[in-house]
Amino acid sequence: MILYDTDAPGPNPVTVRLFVLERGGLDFDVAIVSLAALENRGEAYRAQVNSRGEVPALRLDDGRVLTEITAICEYLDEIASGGTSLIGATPEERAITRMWTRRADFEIAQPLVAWWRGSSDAQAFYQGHRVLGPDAQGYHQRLTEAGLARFEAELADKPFLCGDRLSLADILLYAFYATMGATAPWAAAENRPNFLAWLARMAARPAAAAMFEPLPGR
Ligand SMILES: N[C@@H](CCC(=O)N[C@@H](CS)C(=O)NCC(=O)O)C(=O)O
Repeated sequence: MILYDTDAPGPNPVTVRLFVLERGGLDFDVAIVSLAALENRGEAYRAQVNSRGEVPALRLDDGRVLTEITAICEYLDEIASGGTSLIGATPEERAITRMWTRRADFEIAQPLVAWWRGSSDAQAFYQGHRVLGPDAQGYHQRLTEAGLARFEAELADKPFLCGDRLSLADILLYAFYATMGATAPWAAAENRPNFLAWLARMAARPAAAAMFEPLPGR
């Protein structure tokens, strides 16, 4: 198995890295794809790995390629040997994880990234390879702020999104916020004490310190 990772700390690769570090019991090779050199947008990568020109991607032992971080994480969770599932041990736990993962993704992670994709930094970074929305920055900010307000209320009485257990939902939200939050001063956690405490709990985990560098692979 080969994980196509990158040299840049983008939220999607960081989500998979944090998931792997927290999950344990996983073993694969790592190939580094340079976003700065637009290697991901080159013909070879698009033809052989991901036609969408994005990272991460996971090549399975039978040669097929999996993309989309939630699909990759769910697959890795199922094939890991040992460790603790970050999706859940029962049908109910798994459903609750998927519910919170979708909420975290739709209500905070994606609008936050979409807001950044409206910036001039994003225009310079993507060099015309992505549909961007400078005209919709205000809308994406309002969506993210509404999501943050909702999560602030919902984190009042539990340590993690699914209650007492760490899950893919926390991992995805933390990876996106830790990589993108600083680009959006209006999304600061200072006046959101429950969200701030959740961030501190996540940041204190040893895996969080390691997630900004590509995984070593085997
Ligand atoms: N929907 C994809 C998104 C992947 C994605 O957008 N990755 C970013 C890095 S964070 C990327 O490849 N950006 C470079 C580009 O689009 O040129 C997923 O879930 O994995």
